[in-house]
Amino acid sequence: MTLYLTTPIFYVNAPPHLGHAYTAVVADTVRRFARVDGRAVFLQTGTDEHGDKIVQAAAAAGVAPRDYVDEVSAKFRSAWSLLLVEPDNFVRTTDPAHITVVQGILQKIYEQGDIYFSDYEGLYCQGCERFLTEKELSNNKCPDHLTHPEKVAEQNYFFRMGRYQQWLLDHIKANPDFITPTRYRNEIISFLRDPLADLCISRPISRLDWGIPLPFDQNFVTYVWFDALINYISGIDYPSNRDFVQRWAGAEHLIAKDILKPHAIFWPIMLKAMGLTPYRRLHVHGYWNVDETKMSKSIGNVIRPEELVADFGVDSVRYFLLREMSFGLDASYSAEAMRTRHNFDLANDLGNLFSRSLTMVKNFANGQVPTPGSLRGEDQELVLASLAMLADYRDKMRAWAFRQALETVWELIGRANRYIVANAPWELAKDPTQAQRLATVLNTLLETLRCIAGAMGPIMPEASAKMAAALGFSLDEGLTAQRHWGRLAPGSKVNLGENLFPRIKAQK
Ligand code: ME8
Repeated sequence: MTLYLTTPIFYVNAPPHLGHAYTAVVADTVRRFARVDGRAVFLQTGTDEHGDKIVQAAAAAGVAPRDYVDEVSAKFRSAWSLLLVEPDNFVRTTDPAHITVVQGILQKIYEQGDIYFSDYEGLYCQGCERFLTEKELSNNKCPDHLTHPEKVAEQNYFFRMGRYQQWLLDHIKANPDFITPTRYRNEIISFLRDPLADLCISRPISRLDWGIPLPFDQNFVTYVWFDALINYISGIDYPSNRDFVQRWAGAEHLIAKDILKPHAIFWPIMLKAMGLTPYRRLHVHGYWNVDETKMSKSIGNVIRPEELVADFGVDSVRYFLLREMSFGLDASYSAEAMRTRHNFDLANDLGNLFSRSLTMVKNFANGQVPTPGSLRGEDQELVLASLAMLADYRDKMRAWAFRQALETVWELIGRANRYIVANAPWELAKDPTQAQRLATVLNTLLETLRCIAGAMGPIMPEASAKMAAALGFSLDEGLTAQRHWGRLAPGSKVNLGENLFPRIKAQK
């Protein structure tokens, strides 16, 4: 079954920051990994372009919403291409095709009696763009945006979510992997213990006109969340696509915990009301914080991914994101942590291993893959450690444990560096009777580097491609092929690769 992976569609009220970049890089890493793991995959991302926030941001910028969304949506696209995030589809909620699908769904649900008109008074958070319950507040403030929600009283259309509450609870309980990691599943199960309020799905055009008109009442536009969630099916051409059911069967969503409720509650219930099966899985990650506060456009403490890429290079940024955060938990950004990861893990551990190995092959083996002799215990240990790393790495990546997957690669890098010191090829090179031993050590090192480059591909596409080009092998044949020890043909040319990760000095 094809993995149909999605990211949230991001609001275009500001350009992307490192939090968005994390989600996009995780999604792209999973996409690249699925490919080398022999699984078909389709990645979708996009931008969420309706609602109050966008109107306000456009007004602040002094441009019409239409021009504003075009400009900021393009910034997301260009940031993704800079980060080597390569989605198969990019949805915009202002696309006419998406609008048609949303209106079709609203009409169907309205006709089947799941939508009603009523008076409403509630506490509205501008940041969340939804009504919050008293229980969700902390010190009378929205815990995410740290603002007081306003009291709003108006007439609106409501979606009968309560009807499907028991069904949803049963579904979550029967499918332990539906929401992961478990802490988020537990949060939703506990939230569903109280009766679910119906969802307000409209906004009067007198208050907001930047949205999708309700097909059954032109005085209202569609609530931005009801509109946005539908991107996950409009993007794969529901309902007209003949392959829709098949594609949808492989659906897995990736989000951060800020938007857990819309994805774990509203969305499965909307799907149920439409007569569709729920998505397969919801993967939830934590927050990137700066000084213990969530990095956020509304707070303004943001780090721009473009600037980090300019300073450190794309692979270093991708590596940092996946290595510093345990998927599901929060992590902190600091310039110091970024530089340390770059200089120590990448420039020292990996970069030096690679450059000194290749330099020795150039100086002591004519720049060719040497033919190994019989292996000693210490060589065999490195062979087994390399193969074990590939297997372990694959299991951890399948489980979305990116940090741990990288740790297994770095354990091997450490081992290979110690192997060089222990075998001192520069000493072997001085003694002609040790020529075969030298060839064996260098061959074992090159094969180890090949395994490392093969594993790194999904996370650090540029560096692993440079390594593969220098070593003379192809990354395209997938992970299983990398387990074949001796893939580098003896006698084939090894190129001195360029410096993979130049060291970065601290800025004064
Ligand atoms: O919520 N740490 O859009 P959004 C980690 N349009 N991830 C972060 C983050 C942080 N500090 N800040 C943002 C919306 N993110 C809606 C989604 S989907 C149908 C509609 C990432 O622009 C993370 O993926 O506010 C989070 O869930 C998302 O950006 C929220 O993006």
